[in-house]
Amino acid sequence: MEKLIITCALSGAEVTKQDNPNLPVTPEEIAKAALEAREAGASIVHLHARQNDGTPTQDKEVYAEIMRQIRASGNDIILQLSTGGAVGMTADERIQPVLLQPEMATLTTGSVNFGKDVFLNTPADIERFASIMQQHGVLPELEIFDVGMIRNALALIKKGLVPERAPFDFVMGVPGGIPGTPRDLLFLVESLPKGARWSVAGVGRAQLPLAAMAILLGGNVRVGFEDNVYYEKGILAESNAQLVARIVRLAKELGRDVATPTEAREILGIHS
Ligand code: KMH
Ligand code: ZN
Repeated sequence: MEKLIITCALSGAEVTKQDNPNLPVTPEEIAKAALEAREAGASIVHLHARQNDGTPTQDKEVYAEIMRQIRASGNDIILQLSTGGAVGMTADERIQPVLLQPEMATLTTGSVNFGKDVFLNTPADIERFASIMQQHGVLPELEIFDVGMIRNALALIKKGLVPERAPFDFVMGVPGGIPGTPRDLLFLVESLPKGARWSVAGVGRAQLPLAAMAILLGGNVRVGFEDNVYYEKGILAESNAQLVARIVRLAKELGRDVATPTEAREILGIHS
């Protein structure tokens, strides 16, 4: 089996310090959390930017500062910038970080109810995001919140707007999206073309069981405060790294080696 790629989604756009006081928000906090996650075994960080008061932003300059601080700390982790931003942001706002030419960025291939809100991704915006990523040499990760989004993603690959090697990430358990159950994960995996690379980001209590399944099935794992702020029922996680470290231990017990960032670049075909 291929080595396990662990992505750490450090902060997201919706979680607050009220939800977990250990949430990294400023570029300094995010860079520190990224280094701890790398040291614990993550090979990709999925990044969202915030203003210093915690408000989500897609400002390219804030992302540039986060990237600068991560690299200044000697961290070689793969940087994956969000184009999802926060619900309600315009497409023009959301696409900005791709102009920084990160190694990876997310591309959600459909709309989904998101709690009381709607995470809107029109067909025209999705195609535009894919083209801009292509022009800037950025590898998309296809964010799949429900099964119909797989078909939309495959259509983009067929059109030549997304490379065939682009990995899929199943975000499961968002209220409004596909539930975070083992049966639903198997359904998503079986809905992919043979050989497609995938990871799973289970929301809340779905995080750990779905991660364990992914390790066994040959998929990859995303953990982190964006999707889950708890370590176990009623106990908040101390850090993103703590969640990564548990996945590394599980992988070891189950006999799956964990990829370094260099190995993850090789697996994903990232040559920057
Ligand atoms: N914040 C969510 C509405 C992504 O990063 O690409 C969307 C999201 C997806 O987090
Ligand atoms: Zn995100």
